Amino acid sequence: MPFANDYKSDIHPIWCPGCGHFMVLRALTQAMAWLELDKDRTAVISGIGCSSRLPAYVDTYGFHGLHGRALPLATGVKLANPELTVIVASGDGDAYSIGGNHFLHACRRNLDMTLIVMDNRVYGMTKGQPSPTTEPEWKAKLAPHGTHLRPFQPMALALSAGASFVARGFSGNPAELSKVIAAGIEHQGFSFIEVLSPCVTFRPEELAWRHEAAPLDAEPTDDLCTAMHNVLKKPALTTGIFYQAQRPVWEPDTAAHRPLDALAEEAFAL
Ligand SMILES: Cc1ncc(C[n+]2csc(CCOP(=O)(O)OP(=O)(O)O)c2C)c(N)n1
Ligand code: SF4
Repeated sequence: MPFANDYKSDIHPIWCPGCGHFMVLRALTQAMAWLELDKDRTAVISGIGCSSRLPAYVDTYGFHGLHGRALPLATGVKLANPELTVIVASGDGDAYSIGGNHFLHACRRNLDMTLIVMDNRVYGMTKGQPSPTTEPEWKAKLAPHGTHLRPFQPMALALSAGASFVARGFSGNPAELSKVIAAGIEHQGFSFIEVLSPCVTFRPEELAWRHEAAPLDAEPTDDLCTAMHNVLKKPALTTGIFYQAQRPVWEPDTAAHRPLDALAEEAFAL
């Protein structure tokens, strides 16, 4: 059986010492090793952000794309080569702000891929602006009095938009996180995993999450109402698989596809 390190590339991460994203990388590579993923048949796709650097650190195919555009890229990769295991690495800014619309529609399409959002409730890479999951009172340089905006509830959004696997993990518990990621990758359909991943530089207070994160005291359910209830009622740092259901995976009608040159000829014929 391979080891987690077999799935790490030779590139040394440049994250700040202590950044939660290190442990997400660790948990992901451990999950890949457990599943004995074929590196030649795995693609890790990202947008832009500290979290989005992750594909470079994994020894598989990868694409470090544009801010907020990880999911459309991943959708194209999966449609072009359905045999690939597609994993998307993103951040709360990347996935919910500029990429928010793609997030909703990826959940709705239920393509077979896994989205891991490293949520530190801040834009780390661009030096500490509030994100859609930032607490309304948190004071940042660009929002010195707080945003006073209601934070998104990404897991509730994912459930209502149609994701068929919805889970939360914590970078401070990589053993549990590896299991959640492995289950997400194995799941047939769109798996959304929110990972609490502290930004030690701009939100050092998030290190206290290790005292607050606690596992869900319930088995994964395929009942949407029960899952939604747990997402909304359990403490915000509850980890585990909240929802797992079988739902048809979106498959485009490839039989109707025609070569590009035929389409161009038709479109531009005088
Ligand atoms: C179109 C575009 N807009 C804005 C930016 C600047 N930008 C780069 S990363 C980022 C936010 C990243 O935050 P997040 O996704 O939460 O990841 P983190 O760095 O916290 O891991 C922003 C706004 C950009 N690169 N491209
Ligand atoms: S700025 Fe924050 S998110 Fe980015 S590497 Fe440093 S600790 Fe991690």
